[in-house]
This record gives sequence, C-alpha cells and structure tokens, in this order.
Amino acid sequence: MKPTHIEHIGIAVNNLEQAIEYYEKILNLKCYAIEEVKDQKVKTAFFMIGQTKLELLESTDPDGPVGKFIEKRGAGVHHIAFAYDNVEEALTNAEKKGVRLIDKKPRNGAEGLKIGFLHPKSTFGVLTEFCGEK
Ligand code: CMX
Repeated sequence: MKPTHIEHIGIAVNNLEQAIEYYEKILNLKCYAIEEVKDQKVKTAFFMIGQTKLELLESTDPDGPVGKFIEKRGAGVHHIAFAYDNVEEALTNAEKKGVRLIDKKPRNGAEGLKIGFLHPKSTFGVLTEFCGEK
C-alpha cells in the first residue's frame, strides 16, 4: 500500500495573519481557506501548490499539540501528511509493521478529511500524518 502523493506539509506559526501575508506577497500563493479544527486546537490556513497543500497552523490553546511544539521547538515545519485512499487500512498496516501510532483509528481533520498520526519517535523524528477521504 503506497501513498498517492504528499497531501500537505504542516507548518507551525505564531501568527497566522503574518504568515499568510508572507506566502501571499513573497511566494505569490493564494490562501484559499481558513478553518479552525477544534479537535486539534488549531486554526489552519491552506495554500495549494500543484497537488500538494501548505497548511499553516496557529495554536488556539497553549496545551494543544501545536502550542506545545512551538513552546518547545519554536515555529517551523511541524508534520508531513501523505495521502492514502484508505487511511484506516494504512494506519493498521503501519502498526502491524511495528510503528507506534498516535491514532489507532482515523479522526476528523480539516477539509472534511480523515486523518491519523504516527508518532515522531517511531518515524525518524518526523511527525507523520496519513490523510484521505476514508
Ligand atoms: N515533530 C517532531 N517531533 C515532535 C513533534 C513534531 N511535530 N512534536 C513533538 N515532538 C517530539 C518532542 O520534541 C519530544 O521529543 P523529546 O522527548 O526528544 O524532547 C517528543 O516528541 C514528545 O513531545 P511532547 O512535547 O512531550 O509532546 P507530547 O508527547 O505531549 O505530544 C505528539 C507529541 C506528537 C504525540 C502530539 O503533538 C500529537 O499527538 N500530535 C498529533 C496531532 C497534531 O499534531 N495535531 C496538529 C495538526 C492538526 C492538523 O493538521 O489538522
């Protein structure tokens, strides 16, 4: 089972508005959606480049995953998300091969997609997300 593409790269930012301005003015990208994901304690902004998105993440709670990440490591690349046709199957496969999962079952993420995370301690330091429509 192979991912179809890199769905998005998640970037933790301190200030969504300022970061959006940078991507729009300097890289000439267009922010096409801003969405709060309450479950993940983040506000997100999306840009599309080819088949891949950039997802800017501003924390809405210092105790949320992005709040804790910024506190400990500062703003920067937070995670890479791989697109799968079937997220649940992809998570189960990874677990069977010995990877430590954060999410055993997919949950609801931004843009109505199913998402599930693999623990960075089990993925060579890169927080890894699987995401897709089911
Ligand atoms: N990338 C790489 N390493 C990371 C990391 C990240 N994004 N976040 C945390 N870590 C590392 C920490 O540096 C720490 O390492 P050390 O022990 O060597 O210092 C270790 O993982 C544990 O970190 P922690 O600060 O103690 O944090 P927690 O264990 O409480 O949580 C994690 C870490 C990854 C399990 C948690 O952030 C998580 O569940 N993430 C998945 C959900 C998420 O990130 N949601 C936001 C995005 C939502 C979206 O895209 O919509």
